[in-house]
Amino acid sequence: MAYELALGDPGYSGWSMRGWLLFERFNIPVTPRFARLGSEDFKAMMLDFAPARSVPAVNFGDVTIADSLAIAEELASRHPEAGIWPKAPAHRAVARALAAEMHSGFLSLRRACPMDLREAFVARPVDDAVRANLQRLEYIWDHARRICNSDGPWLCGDYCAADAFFAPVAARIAGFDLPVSDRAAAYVQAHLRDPSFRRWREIALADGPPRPKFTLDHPRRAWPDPTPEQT
Ligand SMILES: N[C@@H](CCC(=O)N[C@@H](CS)C(=O)NCC(=O)O)C(=O)O
Repeated sequence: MAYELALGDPGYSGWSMRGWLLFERFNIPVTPRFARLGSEDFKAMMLDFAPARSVPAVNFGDVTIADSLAIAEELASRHPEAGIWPKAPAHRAVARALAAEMHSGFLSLRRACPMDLREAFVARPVDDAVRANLQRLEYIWDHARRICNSDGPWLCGDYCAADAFFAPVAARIAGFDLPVSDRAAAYVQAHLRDPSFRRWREIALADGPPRPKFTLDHPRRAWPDPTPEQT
């Protein structure tokens, strides 16, 4: 039986995006199921994924689990050849720490700039807490590159789960035109160019009109298409 993956609104659910990328980006077959967050359909879908209550959730056939980090680890166990984590132990440790910190942190950034793949916003001043989150991101991204000898585009060498975890952050930096260094901006561009990121955004754009409940009341601008890759 193919794995089944429960997901929320693709334009707004950063955790769903991470979950989907963990399959799509690593060529692990899965049947996605979408439902709108907060809807009766969502409640009905989640009954099929019990005991999970949040998305992403996966039915592996023999067991059903929720939580993006648990899903990443379970996929790495079931598909060791897929490259979910780097092979070198130290690089793997760094990647796991990155994903874990994303999973439990960056709340100010997440609250101030909810992920929105449907629309982009005119830049506005960021407060100290968001600025501190951005500085921390840059610090751990630079640290990962140093330890993993990665000169790009990804943090730990080849694309791994840590990069999937930061894809929605890249979307926020791009969509809200947040102030970051050139190195961080190049990492954001790598995500915007990534075919899997783009496929997920296409799914989001095809998902009916924007949902005011999830979007900010702030002046819009065109979505920042990625710059061509420098060769
Ligand atoms: N820690 C969880 C967070 C998942 C999460 O908060 N998902 C939200 C959507 S982005 C959700 O399912 N909300 C539905 C609800 O709480 O009813 C993970 O890493 O997967």
